[in-house]
Amino acid sequence: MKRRNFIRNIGIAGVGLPLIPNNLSFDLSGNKNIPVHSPVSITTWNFQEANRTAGELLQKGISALDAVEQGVRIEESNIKNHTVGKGGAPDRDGKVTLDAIIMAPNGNFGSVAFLENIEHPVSVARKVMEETPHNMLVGEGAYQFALSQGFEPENLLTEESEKQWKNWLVEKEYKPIINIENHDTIGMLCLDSKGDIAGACTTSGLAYKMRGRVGDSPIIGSGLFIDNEVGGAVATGLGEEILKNVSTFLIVELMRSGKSPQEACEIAVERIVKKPTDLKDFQVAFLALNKNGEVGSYCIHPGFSYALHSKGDEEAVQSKSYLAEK
Ligand code: SD4
Repeated sequence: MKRRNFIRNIGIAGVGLPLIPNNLSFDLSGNKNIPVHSPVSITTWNFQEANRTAGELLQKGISALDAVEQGVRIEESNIKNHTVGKGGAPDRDGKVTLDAIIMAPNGNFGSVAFLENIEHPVSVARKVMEETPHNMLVGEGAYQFALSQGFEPENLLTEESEKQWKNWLVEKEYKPIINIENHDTIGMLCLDSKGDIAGACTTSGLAYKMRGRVGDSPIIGSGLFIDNEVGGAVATGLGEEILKNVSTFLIVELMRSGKSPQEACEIAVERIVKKPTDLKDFQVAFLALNKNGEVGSYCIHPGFSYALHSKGDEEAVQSKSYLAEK
């Protein structure tokens, strides 16, 4: 399989977003014409390995739902990523608390929030969706449910993240740098060969947050929204701003009314920035994917990139940003 791995700067190249116009073909090998879609996987930030894993599963005919779960689990286990799963930065009391969501093409979703000591919150979220009559479990209840489903408890605070937290306790001067410390949540959208879309998002949230704080990531319509008739959207960045604007639901509704994924992401960012708020203090970024395999992305500050797997190729793509264009 041919692979490329390069940064494509859409803003500079001015070539518009990657479109996959020939997304749909027909398998004429049998008696019936079965539509075959060209799978697409997109992932926030530079999570190439996770995105490639999902993309290659899709190429093999695995469902979008399985692909997003398997893909984001890679970052949940990556102890170098201080915003997701094991190795994630703790809250200000030194506890790692995780939020995650998964949404299926049938419109169902599962999510967990404020979950401790479980390495793969996305898989617990999937169990909530598939094994309970509910959609969301939090804290101790989510933890007990995870144990009942066979998940093993584990200390998620690594030596390195404990050391950094202790430094923060001393300095308290710590100032998160936009695009780096505070933003490495993994959000993923997949379109499978049957043309179905699913998504997932998983995070340890903001470093040194107040105990009990939950961000946008596990909240339906904020961190993630999928409508299999239209497409999906996922968010990363300062959860409080995303929550206030129910941004991924907005993006999907804009696509429903005819906007491209790119236009929809831009309108959602503009909705945030036009409110009285100090833009220098936070980043927000969106990714969107529609049923034709077209993708879009937009953020406030330059510096957000995403991984795109399409037609067997893996690319890192630099997003357009509001502040670079103003
Ligand atoms: C949150 N949106 O908890 C998440 C943080 C994030 O990359 O996206 N980090 O607010």
